[in-house]
Amino acid sequence: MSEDVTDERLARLKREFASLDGDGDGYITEAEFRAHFPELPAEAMPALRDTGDADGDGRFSLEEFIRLMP
Ligand SMILES: [Ca+2]
Ligand SMILES: [Ca+2]
Repeated sequence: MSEDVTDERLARLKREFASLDGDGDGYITEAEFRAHFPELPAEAMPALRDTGDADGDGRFSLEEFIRLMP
């Protein structure tokens, strides 16, 4: 999959993921995402979910998060 992910970037994304994952269950739900980005418009979520939620379970795993983030 993502050979271009450097260790440094991966470490940063893991930290970001952990800070977003409020209950620490290893998945970021839509509610957790919105709690972290309250300024994000509601209409942005469906697009995020379409793009980021590869397996369609309604939450972001670390792998999905890494693919989603620039
Ligand atoms: Ca969580
Ligand atoms: Ca998912």
